[in-house]
Amino acid sequence: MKLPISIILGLIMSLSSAQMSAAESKINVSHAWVQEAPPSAEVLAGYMDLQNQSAQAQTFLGARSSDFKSVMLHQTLSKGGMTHMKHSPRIEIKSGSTLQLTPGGYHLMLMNPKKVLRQGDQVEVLLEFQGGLVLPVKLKVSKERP
Ligand SMILES: [Cu+2]
Repeated sequence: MKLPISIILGLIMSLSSAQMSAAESKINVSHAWVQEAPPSAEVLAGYMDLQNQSAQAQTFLGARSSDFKSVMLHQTLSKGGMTHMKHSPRIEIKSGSTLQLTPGGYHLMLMNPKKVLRQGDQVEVLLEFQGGLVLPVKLKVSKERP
């Protein structure tokens, strides 16, 4: 006997969504904030702590947001007194460890905000992980780490 394709697809989809919600609850996001910038700023930086509470390593691939034209994962590097930024296509977060996005290190580069963001505003960013997990996070616009 063959199972109809719709039932098979339904089983696959319910299985993958169950796995995703299990992983989702195991990445704890805290101190999520966007550094306030002058109204003319075309680029802002977003920071947060990502704690991997799952038993497996999780790979952070980047982010997107409807509040910005584009979002990239960057790393600030210092070399010979010069500071520059590098695109990071992926960062592995080992089981039990915390990845800090912080001024002078990894950050979300939030490009071309669609509106002026002031202290106290919130933006929503979708964090993307390997395996299809998408984690929505609210970042608070602030002058310093909340
Ligand atoms: Cu950057």
